[in-house]
Amino acid sequence: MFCNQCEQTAKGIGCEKVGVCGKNEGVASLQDLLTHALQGLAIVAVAARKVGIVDPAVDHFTAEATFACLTNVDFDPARFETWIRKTVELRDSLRARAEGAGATISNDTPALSYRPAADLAGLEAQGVALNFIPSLDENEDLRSLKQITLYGLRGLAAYTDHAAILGQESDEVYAFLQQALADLTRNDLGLDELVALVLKCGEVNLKAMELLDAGNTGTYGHPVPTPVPLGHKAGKAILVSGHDLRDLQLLLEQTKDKGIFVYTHGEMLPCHAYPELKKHPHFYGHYGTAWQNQQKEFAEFPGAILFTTNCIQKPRESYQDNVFTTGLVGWPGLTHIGEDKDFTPVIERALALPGFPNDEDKGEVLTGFARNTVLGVADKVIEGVKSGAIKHFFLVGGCDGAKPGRNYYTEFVEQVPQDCIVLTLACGKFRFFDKKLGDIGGIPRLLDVGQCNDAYSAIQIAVALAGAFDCGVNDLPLSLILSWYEQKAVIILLTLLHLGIKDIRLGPTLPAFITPNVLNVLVDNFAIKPISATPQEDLQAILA
Ligand code: FS2
Ligand code: SF4
Repeated sequence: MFCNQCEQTAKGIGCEKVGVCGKNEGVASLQDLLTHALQGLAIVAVAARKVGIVDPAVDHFTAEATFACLTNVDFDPARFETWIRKTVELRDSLRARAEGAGATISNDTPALSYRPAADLAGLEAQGVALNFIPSLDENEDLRSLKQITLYGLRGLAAYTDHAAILGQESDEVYAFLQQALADLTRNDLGLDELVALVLKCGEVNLKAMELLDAGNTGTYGHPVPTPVPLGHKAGKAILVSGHDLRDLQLLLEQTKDKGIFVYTHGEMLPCHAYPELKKHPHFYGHYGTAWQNQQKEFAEFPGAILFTTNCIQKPRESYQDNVFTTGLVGWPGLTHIGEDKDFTPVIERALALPGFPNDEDKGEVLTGFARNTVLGVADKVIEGVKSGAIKHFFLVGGCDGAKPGRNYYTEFVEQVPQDCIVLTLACGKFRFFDKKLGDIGGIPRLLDVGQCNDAYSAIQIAVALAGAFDCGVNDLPLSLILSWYEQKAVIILLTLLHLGIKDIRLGPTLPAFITPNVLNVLVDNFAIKPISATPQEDLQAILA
C-alpha cells in the first residue's frame, strides 16, 4: 500500500505497511481499486453526457463511492467489495446505453476494461497490483497535482453527498466530478493544465458547498446563537458523532418520549443551533472534544454512540458493542444502520446501558454564528472596525488531529489581542472552544461558524464584509490560520485559492503530496505559508 492523503501519514511521507489511521493494506488496496473502477465509470458517464444520457443513480453513486475513500470514513472491506462490483455493473450498463445512442468509447485505458476478481482476496491482489498512486504519473510534480486533484475530489464528493441527502443536487457538480476523475487517467496533461484542474476543483466545490448550505438551512432553518451545555442530565444517553444533520433529526424523532437524552460529539456540536433540531427537548448537550480523542471519551460514555460520517477510529473492546454506524461510515463488526434509518438497535442499546447517574453542570459553550447571525449584526461589526474597537479578525479553523504541534492553535487563540475577534469552524475548534474570550461591544470574541461543512458560511461572511468595506477579501483586516487533516480540508483550501485568497497560514505541517515545485507555484501565486514555530511570530507579522 501507499497512502499519503492525510496529515498524519507515516513519517510525513506515506503509510506503506498499515495506515496510522488504522487502515490496513487490504482496505487501502480496495480503495485504490474502487477509485480505478470509478475512473472507468466516469469516462463512460462523460461520453454518455455527450449523447444526452445523464443517469442520476450513477451520479450520486459516484459521489458516495468517492467519499467512501476519504480518510477515516469506511474501514469495512466487504462494503468496498460491493461498491467495486456495483461500479463495474453501472459502467457496463451505462456504456451499452451510451453506445446505443451513438457514443464511441474506446478501451484505451485499463479502467474501462477492468474486470473484478471473483473474491475479496482476488480484489485485494488486484488493488495491490495497480500500484495506484505511484502510477498516476511518472513526473513527480504532475503526480503531485493529480493527487491534489484526487484528494480534492474526495472532499468535493463528501459535500456533494451531504447536499444530495438533503435534496440539493447539481448536474454541473456531478459532470465535473466525472470529468476530473476521467482526466486523472490521462498522461497528456501538463503542469498548467493540471494547475487549472486543481483550481477548477475549488471553483466547483464552492457550488457544492452552496448546495449543502441551502440543504442545511432550507431544511433546519438558519443557525441562531445557542448556549450548549457541556455537562449532562441524569438518564439514558445517545451520543451522535460525524456531520450528518438528517441522521440526527431522524434519531431525535425516534427517541422522542423514550427517556433518552441525545448529545453531540465532535463536528455535530453546531447542530444545537438549528431551529428545527434544537426544538427537541431531549436534545441536550455536547460531550467530548475532537475525533482523535474518541477512544478515551467513548470508553467513558455510559450510553450508545452513533457515527454518521467520518472520523471513526478503531473501537476499543470496552465500548465496541455501544457503537453503531450509518451512511458511508463503517468499521467491520459494528452494527450498521441501513438506508431505512431505523435506529431501534441504537435506542435499545442506550436503554440497556446505565446512562448518567446524576445531573452535572460543566458550563456551556456558544455556537450558531453562521452567516445569517453574523451578517445580521454586520452594522455593529462594521461600526466596531471603523471606530477601532475591532482591530482584526482571525479565522482559526480546520481539522483537529493528534500531533502535539497542534497546540499552536490553542496558544494562537489565547494570544490574540483583546481588540480582535476569532471566527472558528470545524473540529479544530476543540483546541480552544471552551475558552472564555469575552466580547467587544456585545459581539462575542469567539464565534463558532459551524462544521467544516459550513466553510461556505465563513466565505459568505468574508465576501459580505468585503462588500461593505468596498474592498477585496484580501484587503480586509482578516487572516486565515488553518489546520488540515483530511481531504475536506484540501478541497476547502482549493476553494479559497480559487477565490484568490492570499496569505493563508497552514499547519501543523504541509501535505506530503505537495512537491517543492508545486509548493513554489502556490507560494508564488497565493503567498500560502506554513505556520511558524510559535504563534507570537505569526501574530506579530500579521498585526505589524
Ligand atoms: Fe474533523 Fe474529521 Fe470535519 Fe474532518 S471530524 S477532521 O474528517 O470532516 O474536520
Ligand atoms: Fe495513512 Fe492517512 Fe492514508 Fe490513513 S488516510 S493510510 S493515516 S495517509
